[in-house]
Amino acid sequence: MTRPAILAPASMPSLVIDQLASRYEVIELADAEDRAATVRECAGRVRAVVTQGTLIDREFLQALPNLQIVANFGVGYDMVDASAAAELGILVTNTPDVLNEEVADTTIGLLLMTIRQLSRAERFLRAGLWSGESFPLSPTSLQGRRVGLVGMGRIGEAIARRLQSFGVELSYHARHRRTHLPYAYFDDLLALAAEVDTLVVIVPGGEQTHHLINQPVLAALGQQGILINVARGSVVDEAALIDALHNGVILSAGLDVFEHEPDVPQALIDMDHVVLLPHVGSASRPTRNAMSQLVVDNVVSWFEHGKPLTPVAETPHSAQ
Ligand code: NAP
Ligand code: 8YV
Repeated sequence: MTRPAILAPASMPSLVIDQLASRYEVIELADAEDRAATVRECAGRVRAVVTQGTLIDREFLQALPNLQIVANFGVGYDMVDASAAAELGILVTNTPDVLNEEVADTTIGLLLMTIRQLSRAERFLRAGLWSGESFPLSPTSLQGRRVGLVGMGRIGEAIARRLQSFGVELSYHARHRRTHLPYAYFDDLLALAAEVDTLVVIVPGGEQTHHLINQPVLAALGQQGILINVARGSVVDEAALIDALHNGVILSAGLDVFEHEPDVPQALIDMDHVVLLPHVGSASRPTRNAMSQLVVDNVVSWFEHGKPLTPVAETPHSAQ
């Protein structure tokens, strides 16, 4: 029997490619001289796609008539049209849970870096300025802050657990109340923003959350406001944020994600009081390896046992 063919439209970790290549035929588009010709040549035999950060839309899915599974590297799968996949009978998997603690750790780091201006302080030391003067006091502190989480899912809960031990007041917004949690729930995001002075955003990207954090939310957060975004760039109206930072509508922001990665607006780069990270929420070797393994395990489990391990919500139960 011929081995299933697996298509990788974008560069994938070698842990994924090497393991899959030991069992199946793997076609990497990153290596192809003519991508379109390569897709046309292999289209009929492709039964799985492994992907990260590249658009997998209806047109792409329809071009692969025997495709059964799209295995996404990452818990966020906003680049994959999972509803179209479900309609076409293609299942989609992601990599939940294995990165919760890492992303939560990064979020706390980013929050502290932002509030206490730690990257600015390091730049000051490295520039040799310490011998001449002391680094200015940070204008604010984490202590006494009221923190609102936008999103209280797997990662949100892990962030909240950490924040509890810092003694800050915690509340959250999501579409549904999580009844087992002790934090104050706001069904209205504007009301949450008005109640707190720090927002930590950890919802999925996509149409439903596009520009959820907009000018009115930033205005409600107020002049002492700190915005931390570890979700997706699309969740924050970047132009409104830049405007709010310029005009003192909020105090500062810590961003791990941007609307048009890897492009970061020069206006943000020029601001010394914000903290900007290159999407490193889960980016440690052990966590990325665990994510890679889950991509492989989903594909293998599907082909060997007819069951994916971590299908996304859109995948019909009959395929799970
Ligand atoms: P999750 O368990 O599905 O949690 C998502 C949370 O967002 C839930 O509380 C959900 O609650 C809420 N939510 C969803 N849609 C919403 C909406 N329209 N309005 C308000 N709240 C909404 O997901 P997770 O595993 O925690 O991951 C969350 C996201 O983090 C991922 O999708 C990804 O985009 C991002 N992420 C980023 C990094 C990074 O490197 N920066 C790493 C990992 C993940 P309701 O359903 O009740 O609304
Ligand atoms: C990854 C992420 O950096 O899991 C996610 O949703 O954003 C990150 O863990 C990304 O998916 C890799 O492309």
